Amino acid sequence: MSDRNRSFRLVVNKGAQPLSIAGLYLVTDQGENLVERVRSALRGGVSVLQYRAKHKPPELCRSEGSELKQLCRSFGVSFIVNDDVSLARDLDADGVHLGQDDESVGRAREQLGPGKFIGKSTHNLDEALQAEQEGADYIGFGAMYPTGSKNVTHIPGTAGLSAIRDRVRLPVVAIGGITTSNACRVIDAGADALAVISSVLSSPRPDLSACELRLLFNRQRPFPRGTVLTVAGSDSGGGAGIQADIKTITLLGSYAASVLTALTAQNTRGVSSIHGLPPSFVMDQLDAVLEDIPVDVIKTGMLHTPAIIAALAERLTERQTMTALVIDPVMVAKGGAALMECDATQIFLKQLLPLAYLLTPNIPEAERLLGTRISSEAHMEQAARDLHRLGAANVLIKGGHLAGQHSTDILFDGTECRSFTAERIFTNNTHGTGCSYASAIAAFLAQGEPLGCAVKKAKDFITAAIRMARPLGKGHSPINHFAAVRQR
Ligand code: TZP
Ligand code: MG
Repeated sequence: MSDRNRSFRLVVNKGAQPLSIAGLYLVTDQGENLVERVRSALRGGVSVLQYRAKHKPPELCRSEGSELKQLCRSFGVSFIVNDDVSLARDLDADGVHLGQDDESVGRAREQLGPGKFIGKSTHNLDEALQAEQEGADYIGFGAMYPTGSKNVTHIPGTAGLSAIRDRVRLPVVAIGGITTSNACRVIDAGADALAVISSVLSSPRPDLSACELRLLFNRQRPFPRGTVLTVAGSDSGGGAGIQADIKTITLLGSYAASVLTALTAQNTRGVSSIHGLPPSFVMDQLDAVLEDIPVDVIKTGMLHTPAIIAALAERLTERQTMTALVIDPVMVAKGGAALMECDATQIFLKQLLPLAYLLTPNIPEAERLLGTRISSEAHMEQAARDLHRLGAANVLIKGGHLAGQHSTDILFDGTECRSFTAERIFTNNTHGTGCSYASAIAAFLAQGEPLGCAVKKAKDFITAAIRMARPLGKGHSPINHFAAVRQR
């Protein structure tokens, strides 16, 4: 790995999966239950773990380090030890990360032997070039922002990162104060990896926080960018359901895979019959997709029966890695047909809702889930908080069913509420709105947009698609996906 002609993204072949220094780079903290919190974070999608055991007794470092290394092995994650070359050697870590005051890259490589990553902390261009000269495999660079996790004296920030980016060939791991709110700026400034401590390990849900940060790297990928799997029912009329989902996802620039739960005989006037698919066959489709295609976001729509909901929840819980889940709790079709059987609500609330990264009910759906009446924006806000308390990490209540000149949706992320307002379009041509809106959010998330931006872009898209709907059929005409994308 000291080879000067290494490719820009260096990789080491270790067994089946090549290890690399790119993506989410998690650094350990000094808190309780470290192994459990790290396990949760690895489920969410960490690529590299750096064991940073400050002031811990050597025996603890060995036992804890060894446990963490095994965990990393089972997830195919690189395991790096901070500062301590002998600990890295004793644990047979994948590498060591050195500070400016630690020993030289050459000495560390001598002690660790070939095929190991050697990283070096740097704070400016000179140090970065020096690390490259010394033969480091990657550099840490920071701090990006002020942080409570370390006493940092120098904050080159994203401007400093942009300034060195084109001058060093090594992968750059940005560190210091990185959160889901500022991570995009750091990636856009040229970071190959984001090193974080608190934004993942102090989170109540390290898996979700890791998953959110990992998805942001998709913003660098070529189009079609990111993959969305939609689990929903077919609408023979083509305006809603899986057909609307695939049109939305594809036209917005992501790849769409699909799992069907039920077939509906449907047109713009309503649903005339429903043919549910056996839960085992729904799971066969899910397994076939997930064992082969790397899916970034799963979006669910019509799930139809309690058995399908329970089987889906079980499968998603069992998976080693978590995928961001956008749940559109489809219950009733525009014409009144039940798309989720009545007795499915309790199972939905108990088993599936707690797995949601984002839940997107309209007002009647939120009312049914909570058993309350919602007739104002204040009620919507309360409902969003209540659904969050039931386990959905983020909740978007859509205000389309209220009256007024504007249509306002409210997003609660567990901390604060944000509103997304658009002009209200007075029309009956709204077939497919809910499915398409949730699919658009899922596509933008898969493309590496943070949640607030994904909702804003999806809201703009859906508003345009409703505005440009053309009469088709004798009932509620479908929205105009094509024109809405063309005008973006
Ligand atoms: N080195 C520079 S900043 C930092 C380290 C170890 C701390 C990063 O922690 P956080 O909590 O992600 O800001
Ligand atoms: Mg150090």
